[in-house]
Amino acid sequence: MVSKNGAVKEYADSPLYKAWLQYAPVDNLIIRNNYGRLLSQIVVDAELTGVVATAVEELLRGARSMLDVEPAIMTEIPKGSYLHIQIAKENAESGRKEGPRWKLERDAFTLRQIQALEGNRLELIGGSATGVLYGVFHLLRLISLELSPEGLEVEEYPSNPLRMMNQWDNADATIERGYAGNSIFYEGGRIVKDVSRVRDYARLLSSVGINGISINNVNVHDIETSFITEPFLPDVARLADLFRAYGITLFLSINFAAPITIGGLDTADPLDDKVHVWWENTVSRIYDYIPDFGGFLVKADSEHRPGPFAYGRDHADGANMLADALERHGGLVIWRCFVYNCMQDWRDRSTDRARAAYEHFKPLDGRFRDNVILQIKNGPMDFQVREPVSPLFGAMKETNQIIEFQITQEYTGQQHHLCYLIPQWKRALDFDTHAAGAGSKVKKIVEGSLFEMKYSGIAAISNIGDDENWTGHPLAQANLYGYGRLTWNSDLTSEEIAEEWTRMTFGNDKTVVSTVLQMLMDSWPIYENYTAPLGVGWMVTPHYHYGPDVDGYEYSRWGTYHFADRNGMGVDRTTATGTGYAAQYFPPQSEIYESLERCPDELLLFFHHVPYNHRLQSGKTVIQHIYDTHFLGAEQADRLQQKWEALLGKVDTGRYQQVADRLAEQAEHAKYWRDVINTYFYRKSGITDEQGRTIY
Ligand code: GCW
Repeated sequence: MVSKNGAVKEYADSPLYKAWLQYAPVDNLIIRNNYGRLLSQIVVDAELTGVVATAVEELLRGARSMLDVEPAIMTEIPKGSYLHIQIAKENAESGRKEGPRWKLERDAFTLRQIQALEGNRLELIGGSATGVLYGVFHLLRLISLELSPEGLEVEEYPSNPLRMMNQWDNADATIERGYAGNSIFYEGGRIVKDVSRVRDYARLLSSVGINGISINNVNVHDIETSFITEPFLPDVARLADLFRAYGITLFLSINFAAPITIGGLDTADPLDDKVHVWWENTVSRIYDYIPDFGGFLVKADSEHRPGPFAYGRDHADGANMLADALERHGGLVIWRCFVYNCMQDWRDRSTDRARAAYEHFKPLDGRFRDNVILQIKNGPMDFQVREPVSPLFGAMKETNQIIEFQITQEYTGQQHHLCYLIPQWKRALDFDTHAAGAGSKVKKIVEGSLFEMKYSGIAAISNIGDDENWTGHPLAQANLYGYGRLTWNSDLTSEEIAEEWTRMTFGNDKTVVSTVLQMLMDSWPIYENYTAPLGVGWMVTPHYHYGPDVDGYEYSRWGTYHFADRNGMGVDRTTATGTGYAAQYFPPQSEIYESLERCPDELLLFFHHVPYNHRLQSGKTVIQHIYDTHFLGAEQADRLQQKWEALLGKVDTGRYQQVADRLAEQAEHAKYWRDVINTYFYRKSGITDEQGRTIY
């Protein structure tokens, strides 16, 4: 085994490591020559420092590798063809302005080809240095997709102002819910000395438009509590410098009880003056080291983490106190809404975990400071394979908010199973909340276009670790790539993203592209088929969340029941007879979910408790649906292997074998899932399979 730091060099030429930035030589000679001519001379109308320097360096790397040219960097307009890089004049000199629109313009770029007798020129104009960087990555993407520069006319700006990555990395190098090795950020309680791997990660992130990162777990343990103080700040500042060069702002997760644990105070009460002063001083110190520090990400009063409740205060008191300390420096508080009672009693049918976030936060609408943003998980539970959208979206018209997705596959196969998650996220973003009438899609809320919001966007928990291939399963790189692309442009389709990723990662061979694209697109439905049915969720091994255990959580306190008995299953969340969760939505969604007839099949057991012989809209009974999907899902998982086998010889051995190994494991495990689920429900219900297949 090579050591982690040494490993980066070892990996430099590995296709697994290069992920979607392969920069493989362009096969199509016409396209290669066209771009080659344009990129052989590059005029840069900006100082070659900071983000512009990063952009130019990336461009050189891409041009050498894909086009086999050595570009000349110049300041004067040359003869012949060239690429002209500029920063839009209006923005170049502007000082720090506020608000999302400004951020969008800064990140925007235009790219177009202008034909002329003396030679063609490609013009790249960025709204700022980061706009230039995004434009460069866009150009490099066009080249690797072998799209001709002829008639090129691109104008791009991001859908979402904040495009955040959350690391759940701990100082001891473990990663909470990490499935791809250890942390690339930490070693033995400290930030790594050799940051070359972190730099490569920054490249990957900025290539898809990510502009913010919180570098430590939201469950902030002992060592990480001190990240906001002097012994650690120089190291944190080193990382901030590194990310800044890629247009990425650094954030830290904090421990709400830090004034006690490291500040020597006897309270962390947000309304206590001493606490206020402690946070102000602490924050000022951070800004001495990191002048553009992004702010804090906070998990408070959630799963035993400390928070304002201990002092009889609410989330607004807690968040606003931190916001006041950060405001003067331009910093933000990102406050998570994953708040629920994790010590529930199953006899108490009025408490419903799904209702919790809405109940805690909705009454606080309008009370948060301008620089507070609420971070809301896509669903009301916890990243299950299928959940409805959190009803908090649209319910808080006067509060900044971002949606939280989970790229790391905690409940979706832990990167041992293939599960392309972009379609799941698009489902959430395209959900019509009806908050301001028809068309009030979640994506408009988080883009900040439906309600006036100072800050908004998307966050997600990363799926990377120090494995050579970053993500454990090589195809799980598609989720990281796709997340970034989706935050940049929420209108891209899942297929478009999958195809781009496949071509950049594996090249433009038609069979490879169509096979991988199909495998990715099929994978989420396949995973859903052999795991928890009809939106009920949670039939996983407690704590590990991998593998089937139907009753694993049923008799525990986490509030994640399915209530299966010999008659039926599902959670009654209707207003008429259940927990009333369905009423947290705006009509008509509330009415659709309330109605047994209209509730979509895929979420039926999330909203209703029904007998096993209840007939779905599909025409099947619930029990037959369970049997059919589980037999089908296991078969489909098996077939994924054969699809991949057809690519033998078309994909390099290293990647071919890794994917093949994971698919074999998935196929085996899918059978196990099938049998455990089918047997459980057969024995509970006593109803036999119409097709008489083997159920143990
Ligand atoms: O899904 C749960 C995870 C926890 C995680 C928590 C959260 C970081 O099982 O590991 O803690 O969500 O989102 O805070």
